[in-house]
Amino acid sequence: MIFATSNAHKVDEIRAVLPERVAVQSLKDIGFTEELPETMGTIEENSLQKAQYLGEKLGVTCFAEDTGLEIMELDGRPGVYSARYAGPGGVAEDNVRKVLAEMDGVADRSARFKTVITYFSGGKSVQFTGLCEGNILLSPKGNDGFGYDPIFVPEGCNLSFAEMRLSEKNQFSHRRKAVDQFLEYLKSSG
Ligand code: ITT
Repeated sequence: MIFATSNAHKVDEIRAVLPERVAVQSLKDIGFTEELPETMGTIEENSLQKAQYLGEKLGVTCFAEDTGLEIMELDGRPGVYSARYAGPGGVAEDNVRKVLAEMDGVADRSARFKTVITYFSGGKSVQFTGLCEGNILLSPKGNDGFGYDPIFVPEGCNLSFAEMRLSEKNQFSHRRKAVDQFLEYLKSSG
């Protein structure tokens, strides 16, 4: 099955939790270099847009996912704008710096990651949502992971996602929760 993403970290995380018999090919693996459109106003719509675009263009069964960090005190931002929050370059360090600046002096640091997977097959789509609640740190911690991982500590943990191994993050992350539902669906639909 093709995973409609150009983010190698997402591919690594998802491959690590899929059973061996589910082989996933990324856009890089199939030599697809065009950037997928992500022009909608919600995470759900962007996820669908990416999966549908690739599925219809190549006539294949595929899935895509869109993820956002939703910070309560920022009215849900960066949310659907997570990838390019600090500007079109999409540099993670700049995005993190912008969030920390906006959170300067803010007491309520609660936030959540939201992943929406869209499975697109035979012209139809199904979505699966995974949420991970947590808090935004005062400054970045850890060198693993990607994106906003250095400033996000999941509820019940002392470590940021960037201080965890991939296998630890994968135990309860937003992406893992969405993938688990996706796998259940694939099993139940044969
Ligand atoms: P694709 O659209 O090609 O899948 P992308 O990197 O553009 O890749 P998104 O549109 O979903 O992905 O953007 C979400 C951004 O949020 C992404 O660039 C990361 O910086 C960040 N992000 C996504 N998942 C994350 C995670 O598990 N931990 C930390 N940051 C994450």
